[in-house]
Amino acid sequence: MRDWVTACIGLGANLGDASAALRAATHSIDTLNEVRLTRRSSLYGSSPVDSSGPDYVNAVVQVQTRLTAPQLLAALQRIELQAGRERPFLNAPRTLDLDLLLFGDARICSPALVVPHPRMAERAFVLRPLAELAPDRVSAEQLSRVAGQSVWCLGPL
Ligand code: PH2
Ligand code: MG
Ligand code: MG
Repeated sequence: MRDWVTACIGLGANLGDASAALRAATHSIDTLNEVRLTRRSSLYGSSPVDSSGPDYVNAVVQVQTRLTAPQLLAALQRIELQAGRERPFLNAPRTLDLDLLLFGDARICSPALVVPHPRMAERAFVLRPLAELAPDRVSAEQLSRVAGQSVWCLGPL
């Protein structure tokens, strides 16, 4: 039997009722086989970064899982599809985006999956909620590098 691994998942949406989509996705993640939700950040608002459309709602959740990283990614992609996710172009506005940010201390670089998420260190909408639930995974220096990006707390997830 595989050991349980601690993974962090970034959630984002900027179409429809984004807060409701993130809450529903959090519930869906918690009900996956071999996945237990252990921590959730607050909901954060942010302006689109290299994207367009309405402001985003973002959050991060932490899970314990016995799935492999590719299995967890596939499960997250199924939840995105159930939420009506379409990909008309790169960084298009979306009903739900679920990104595997961290998978234990694993470093994964395959065509389908790169972990840690390659752009997370540049993005306050990832680092701020991640720092809320896993302060050991985000340094003060990383936070200071994205301090110019506006991110505001919207309340509980
Ligand atoms: N996701 C992107 C691109 N830009 N901007 C914000 N504010 N929030 C996001 O979740 C986001 C983004 C690609 O996944
Ligand atoms: Mg993303
Ligand atoms: Mg994504």
